[in-house]
Amino acid sequence: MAFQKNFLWGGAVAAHQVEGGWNQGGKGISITDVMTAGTHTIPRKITDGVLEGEYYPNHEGINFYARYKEDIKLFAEMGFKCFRTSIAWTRIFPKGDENEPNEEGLQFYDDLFDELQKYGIEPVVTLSHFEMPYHLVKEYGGWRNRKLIDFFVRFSEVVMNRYKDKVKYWMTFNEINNQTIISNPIYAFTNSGVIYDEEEDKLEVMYQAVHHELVASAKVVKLGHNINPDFKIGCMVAALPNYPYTCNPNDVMKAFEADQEQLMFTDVHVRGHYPQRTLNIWKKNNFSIEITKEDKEILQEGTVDFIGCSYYLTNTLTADEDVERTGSDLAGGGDAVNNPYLKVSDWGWTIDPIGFRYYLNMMYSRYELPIFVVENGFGATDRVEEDGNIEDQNRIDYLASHIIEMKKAVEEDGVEVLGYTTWGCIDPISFTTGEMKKRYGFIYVDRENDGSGSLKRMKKKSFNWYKNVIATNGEEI
Ligand code: BGP
Repeated sequence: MAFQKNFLWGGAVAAHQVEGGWNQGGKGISITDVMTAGTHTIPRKITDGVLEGEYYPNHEGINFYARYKEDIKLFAEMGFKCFRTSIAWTRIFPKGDENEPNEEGLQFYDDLFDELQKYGIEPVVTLSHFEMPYHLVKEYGGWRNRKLIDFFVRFSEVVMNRYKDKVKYWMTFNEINNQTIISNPIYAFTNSGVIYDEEEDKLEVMYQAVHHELVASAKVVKLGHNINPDFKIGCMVAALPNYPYTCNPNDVMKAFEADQEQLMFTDVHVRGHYPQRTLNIWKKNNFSIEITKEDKEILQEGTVDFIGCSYYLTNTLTADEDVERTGSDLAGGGDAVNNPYLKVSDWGWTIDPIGFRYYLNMMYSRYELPIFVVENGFGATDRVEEDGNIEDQNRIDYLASHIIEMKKAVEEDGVEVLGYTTWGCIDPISFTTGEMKKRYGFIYVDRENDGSGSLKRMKKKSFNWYKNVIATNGEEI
C-alpha cells in the first residue's frame, strides 16, 4: 500500500473565502473584506475601507459561518480524515491590537472543531490565510512594522491555548512566499498588508516585512510546542517550481535563480537561518534589513515540524527576451513563457502532474522533512445540467493525475507525505479573482459572480469519485 494507514485525506478552505458573516459575532474588518470582486481579466480592487456601492464577495462568502454543520456532514460523507481551514484573526481580535480576545469568535471555532470531532475529522489550521485585520494595515502599515510580531504571537497564543486539545496540526502563514510577486499588489497586500510607496525600494521593504513574518512564525512554532508538545506545526508555501525553457545554460540559471528565491522561505523555516544567497542580495543592493541578535536566535529555535504546500502549476522561464511572455502573474514578475508540453486551465494555469512529483522530490531531498500537501485543485466553470447533475470530469482528471504522481513520489521515491487536502472542497470565492465562477469543489454552491443564488449545496460527479479514493486509501484513483 502506497499511502500509510493514517494518511490524512481531506479538503481545504480558508475562513475568508467561505465563511461570510464578515461583520457578525463581533468580527472586525479583514484585508480581504476591503477587496472588491474582479474577473480573470479585471483585477480585484483594494479599497480604502468598505465603500458604499462597491461589491465585496467575501462579505457573504458561501455563508459557511451559518451552514458549517451541513457542509461538514457532506465532508464526513466523503470520508474526510481531515479538514483544513483558517481561523479568521478578526473574529478573535477584531482590530488586531487589542488585549482581550472576542469570546464570540473563539466560541465559533470551538463549535466548528467540535462538529469535526463528531465525525472523527482532524482539523488542520492555518493561523493567517490572507485575512489579517485591516486596522493593522491602516494603523501600522502591515508587516513592514515590527510591532506586528507581538500582535500575531498574541493571537496565536490565545487560539493555540484555547484549542490545544482539539487541534494538532497548525500552519503559520499561508503561501508566505507569494509576496515575492511584487508586480501584483494583491499578493503583497494579502500576504503582508503592505501597500508600497512608489518612491521606496519595494524589494527592501518586502524583505523587511518577510523577516518580521519569519520571526513571528518561529516564535509561534516555539510557543506552540510549549503549549502542547504533541502539536505538529508547519510553514506553508506555494509550490512554484521553475523549468528552463531550453538547455541554454542562461535559461537553466534563470530557472535556478527563481527557484532559489522561493526556497529561501523554506530554508529559513526549516534550517533556522537565511541562505547565503539572500544575504548576498541584501549586501549587493545595500539593503539595511533590521535583524536583531534575538531574531537570529528565535529563527534557530522555532524551526518547523513539516512543510505545508499548495501545488497548482509550474512555470517555464527563459533568459531570452525575444520569447513572448504569457503574462501569467504567478511567475516571477510575469516572466513565464509558454511550455509547449503543457495544457493550461481556462485561467491560464499550467496543468502539470509530473511537476508535482518533481516538486515533492525536490523539497524532500533538500529538507528530509514530511510534506503536507494542503492545496491542490482545478479551478473551472461548472454547469448544472437540467437533471441537476454536475459532470466535472475535468476536475476528476486533474486531481486523479496529480494523486497518481504523488503516489509515485511516496511509493517509488520514498517521499514522506502526511496528507493531501484538495483546495476548495466546497466551492469557495476565488482568491485571485474574487469570482464565484472559478470553482474548485466536490460540492457545488448555488451562487453567482454578482452574489445572487440560493446558496444551495449540490454534489458534483467528483464527490463520489473522491469518496472512493479515500475509501480505498488511494488504491483506486
Ligand atoms: C492559493 C490560495 C487559496 C486559493 C488558491 C486558488 O493561492 O492559498 O486561498 O484561493 O490559491 O486560487 P484562486 O482561488 O485564485 O483560483
